[in-house]
Amino acid sequence: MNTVGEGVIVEESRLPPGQYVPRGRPVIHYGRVPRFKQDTWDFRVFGATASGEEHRFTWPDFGGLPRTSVIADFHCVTKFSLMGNEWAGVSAQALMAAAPPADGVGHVMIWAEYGYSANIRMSDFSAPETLFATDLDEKPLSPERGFPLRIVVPHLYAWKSVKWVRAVEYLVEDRRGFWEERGYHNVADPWREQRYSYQEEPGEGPP
Ligand SMILES: Nc1nc2c(c(=O)[nH]1)N[C@H]1C(S)=C(S)[C@@H](COP(=O)(O)O)O[C@H]1N2
Ligand SMILES: [Mo]
Repeated sequence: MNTVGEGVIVEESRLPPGQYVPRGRPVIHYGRVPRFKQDTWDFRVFGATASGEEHRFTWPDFGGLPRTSVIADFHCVTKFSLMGNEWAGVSAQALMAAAPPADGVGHVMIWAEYGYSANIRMSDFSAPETLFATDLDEKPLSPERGFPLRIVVPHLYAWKSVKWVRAVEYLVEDRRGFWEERGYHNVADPWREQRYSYQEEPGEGPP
């Protein structure tokens, strides 16, 4: 079965319910595109780390982490989907090996420039396809797509794929991020159409 979006034909089995494939490749975010300053840029892993210490990576440090790539579709809650993106960078699993969480960490908060944030369950963060991407389709990310670094969690709605990432906070107790505080679903599985917080079942959000 095929379904027609705005002119692009996609196998229905690849599109979560309610999604369509737009003609172009929309860019969407709240606020301005930050400028990358390599001298002051860092990437921190803090909160409930295994060592109890914060980990800090400079841009060259981050470049020394093992790299991998993932081909995945990407679903925005406003209903467009971007199909077949090739992301390259550092898997969340590799980051966790370099900066391990303490026992009992159930969620992470991903922090970006200007305070944008998204919380993610550990089971989604540690999934093999979750990646800190530096490249899209064999080119460095463009500034508006998150240069120099974004997280990609392709199996969740794209507001969780935070652009311009600067930190990961390991959480023993879940907290809501930027959109999760503003009425969007805490888990955000597009295949279950978990768009809004009123759809949350007991246990899917912080108390
Ligand atoms: N830092 C930051 N990351 C963000 C956003 C944002 O506003 N700020 N918007 C999110 C939303 S809602 C979507 S749909 C995707 C869009 O990614 P794209 O611009 O590469 O299509 O980025 C996500 N990451
Ligand atoms: Mo979005």
